[in-house]
Amino acid sequence: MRLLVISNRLPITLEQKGEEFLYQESAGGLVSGISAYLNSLQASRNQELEYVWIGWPGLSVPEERQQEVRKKLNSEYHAHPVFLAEKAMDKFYHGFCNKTLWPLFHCFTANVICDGEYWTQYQSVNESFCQAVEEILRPDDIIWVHDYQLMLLPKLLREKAPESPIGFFLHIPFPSFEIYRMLPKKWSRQILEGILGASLVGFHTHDYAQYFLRSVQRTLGFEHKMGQLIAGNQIVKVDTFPMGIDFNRFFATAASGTVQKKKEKLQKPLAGYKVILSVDRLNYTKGVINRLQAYELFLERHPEWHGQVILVMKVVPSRIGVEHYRQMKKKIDELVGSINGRFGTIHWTPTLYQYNFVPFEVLVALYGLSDVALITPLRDGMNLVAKEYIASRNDQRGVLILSEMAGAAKELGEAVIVNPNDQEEIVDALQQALTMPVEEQRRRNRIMQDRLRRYDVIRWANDFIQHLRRVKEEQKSFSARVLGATAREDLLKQFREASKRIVFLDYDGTLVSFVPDPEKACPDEALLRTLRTLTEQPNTELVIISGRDRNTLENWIGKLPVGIVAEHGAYLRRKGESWTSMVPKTADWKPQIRHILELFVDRLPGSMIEEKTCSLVWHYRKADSELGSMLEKELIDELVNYTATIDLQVLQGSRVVEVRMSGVNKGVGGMHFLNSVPYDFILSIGDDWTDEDLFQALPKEAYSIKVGMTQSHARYNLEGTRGVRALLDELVASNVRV
Ligand code: GDG
Repeated sequence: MRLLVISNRLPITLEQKGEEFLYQESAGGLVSGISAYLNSLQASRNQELEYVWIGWPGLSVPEERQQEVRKKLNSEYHAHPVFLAEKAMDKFYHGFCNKTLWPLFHCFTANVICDGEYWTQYQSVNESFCQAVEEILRPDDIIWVHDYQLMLLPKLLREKAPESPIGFFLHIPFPSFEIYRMLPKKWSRQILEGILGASLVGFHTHDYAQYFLRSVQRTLGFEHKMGQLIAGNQIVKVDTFPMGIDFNRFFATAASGTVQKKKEKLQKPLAGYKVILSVDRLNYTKGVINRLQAYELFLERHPEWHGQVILVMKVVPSRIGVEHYRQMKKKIDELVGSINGRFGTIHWTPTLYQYNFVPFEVLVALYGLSDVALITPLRDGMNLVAKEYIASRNDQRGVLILSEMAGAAKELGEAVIVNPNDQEEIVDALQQALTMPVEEQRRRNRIMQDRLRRYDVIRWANDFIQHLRRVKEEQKSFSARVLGATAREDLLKQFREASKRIVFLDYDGTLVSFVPDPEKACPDEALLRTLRTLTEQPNTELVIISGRDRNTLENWIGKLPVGIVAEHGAYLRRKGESWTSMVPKTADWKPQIRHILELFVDRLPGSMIEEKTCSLVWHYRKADSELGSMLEKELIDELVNYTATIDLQVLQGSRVVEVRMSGVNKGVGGMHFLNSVPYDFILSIGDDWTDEDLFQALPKEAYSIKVGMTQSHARYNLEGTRGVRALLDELVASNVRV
């Protein structure tokens, strides 16, 4: 078994020096985290799980040299490159990824640019990734796709490898629906459908997962139960996996001789000062400017700290070349200059600022010598720097000030939590941190360290992979219920060989698809032809069994030689006979139930009440689906209470709640036909909860088929009305063949 890790960038970045290619390690939260996990697999000699990392090598490589690069990456770095032209990367990465998705997902809506060419390039790069995966894909591979650059990829891969376990993890926040819906509809749909190609979708926090599920419901109409939903005929699980760090590596490195030496060296110019540390990639979401402004306010409010405190600010170059980032760097340079100019003296520089990447040991040494880590992103998926700071403190000293807008704040509640937009709060937090007694620092850090040690990045990745395998297992047993080739053959054979057959067919959602206006769901010519041909088969009886009223059914299919059960069993008409009522004529219960339903119609515009002979139905298909499903629960609660002592049933369907008299249902209706003559072939097909009564009432040997991939008492599941019609045509065709 092999793990394919797919991310935009490989953990190795190519650089060109003359004719030569240099292979350098890439930086960033995603790469460092996943690398730690993959190294742990190697170290534990986990023979069961090999891996290959698939991604862009960071440079466009001329075609004649691609083979050489591919070979070296394969053999030395477990990597498989996706070769892309720099021009394509420009519109894809600097364009759609960083000018559309990044600002939108981080709630910087004013920065969002929607450009059709960026989108086209985004689609095309995702397709290139799909091709690259296909080049090396094996049937037993586990596929793990990472981050916002590749949100269309899971679906593309699912089409190529329907059986493979595919996982997707988003490293940045997922925005609330109000923000997500700002994307053009076509894009927002395709992105969600793309992600739902995965069997497991992971987020750092519960909030992001909920925002995603809500966007799925509002955009695609898929409802979920405890984070699980069915998309196509696949089970998709959406869950929270807060990414950890390689705790032991930071903890151990902090104690190493090399780090101690580096620390001593770095400490010399800082001796006697309290050190506040700030480390980020250059990005407007990281809140560097707000932080500097808050520090300036702190120095203004607390002159007693002048000459006592130093802010060590590391900004790591990123996305150089983008104008926005250049301007931001300029602003940082100016602010640092102005703070130092305003408060500094010959003996004291309030801010030491460096714009560069530092080696790992230097970073750990900086973590170890700082009294305070000031991490105040305006929005951040997780923020690993905060966790790394805590893990590097084997003396358990130091105070973490952390923005509540970082995913990490959900786990690091013992830090001093601030709102990054509130400068006053940051000033107070700095004062609190700089004066916090050592015992209190240790108390807080001990708790956070225990947590980070337990749920480190290795546990995080293992957890994700195990969940993915589990969902895949569930998918297998679910797929076994799908009417596959063998079961289908068997069904056709039984039909052919039977001497007395009966077929029960539900109407809406089974023979015709749902339409916004139910009046317009009349049968088309092709359907009428199929039904008629079925009735022409010898010894074959057809019964249409529906919730619709008698008149509609009479108008639509009354001319066919079929039996009809209307209003879920309230009325019955055998072939060539007239209607018989199956219900006692009492309707005293209706006014009070109607009154309750009317209250809900008032509360949910677009919902309505339908009255049938023995039931009242509240429909909300045309109303706001989210508010509808909330009110639906409330309504059911109220109805169940009210009907506790009355002979009524409360049933929940697809965006409907029905209250009906007990003892009247499709099961009872169907049994009227079955009890009169013995049949040796029985088939029932339906999509709704009302069909479950019939599925349950049928004898064991009967074929029952649920339309749609949801739980049911039926023996099999089948996708869509088209699938039903095809099956009916096949029944006829197979019968004729014999
Ligand atoms: C994305 C999400 C999410 C930084 N400077 C140096 C250096 N680093 C390393 C840190 C840390 C990583 O880079 C940065 O991780 P973050 O989590 O802070 O941020 P992003 O790169 O934006 O990552 C983020 C993350 O994905 C994981 O899901 O947490 O929210 O935006 O590991 O140590 N490493 C070295 N020198 C530096 O100068 N050696």
